[in-house]
Amino acid sequence: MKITILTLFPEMFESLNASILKRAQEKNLIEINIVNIRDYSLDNNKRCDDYSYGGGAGMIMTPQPLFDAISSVKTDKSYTIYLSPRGKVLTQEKVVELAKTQKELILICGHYEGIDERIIDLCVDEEISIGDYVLTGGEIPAMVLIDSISRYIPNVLGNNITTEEESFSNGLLEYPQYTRPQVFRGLKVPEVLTSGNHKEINNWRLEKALEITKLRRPDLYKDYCKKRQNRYLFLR
Ligand code: 4G0
Repeated sequence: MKITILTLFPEMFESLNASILKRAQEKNLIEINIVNIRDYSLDNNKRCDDYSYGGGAGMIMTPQPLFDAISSVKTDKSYTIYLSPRGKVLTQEKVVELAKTQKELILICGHYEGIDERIIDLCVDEEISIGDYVLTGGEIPAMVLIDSISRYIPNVLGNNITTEEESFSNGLLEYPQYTRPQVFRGLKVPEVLTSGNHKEINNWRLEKALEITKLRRPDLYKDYCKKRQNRYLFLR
């Protein structure tokens, strides 16, 4: 997958060249392109922001630099996403869909109070939010999107995550997990996990997942019970 990021702060993306995404880029599984929107400003002082028509606090990103930056990278295959607090909230389902259906993404990172609406009308395919909170820019949301999508691009992760086993894929939160040592600071690993009885282990994990989901995410628990009619609760 090719991902082009449009931003006023290209330095913020240097961390993408570290860790797991570095390997993915070296293996040509992901190609990440950073474009500085300011390079496209035709303003004498390279300004990319201006006051909001109608008044109000805060600046708006002007359309010209954005439009020319997008035009310079857009192809017939590209899908343009604007990261903004008013977008549809990102879900794991959406992450998987984008990973499976898109070959080229263009990510627009807004700053100040956002971008001129006409860029959304003319260039944006979809507006996405990473959650109900406001940040100083769309750069961190863009990195969240890239990181989440990259996990679903074949061969990016070292280990083969059987995605079925992951949090959210069964609609439940993860059960508790343990590694060595068997006793740490007086706390023991639950005995069932060292029993070798895999049926018992699976039942314990499901019970724990249900317990923690009911407590922390009643919304997810309700959906799960609706779908399964609570059959699994009593399965042993
Ligand atoms: C557009 C995305 C972009 C409008 C971007 C701010 C949070 C998210 C930005 C604004 C962002 C998110 C109206 C302040 C840049 N913050 N939740 N900041 N306004 O995905």
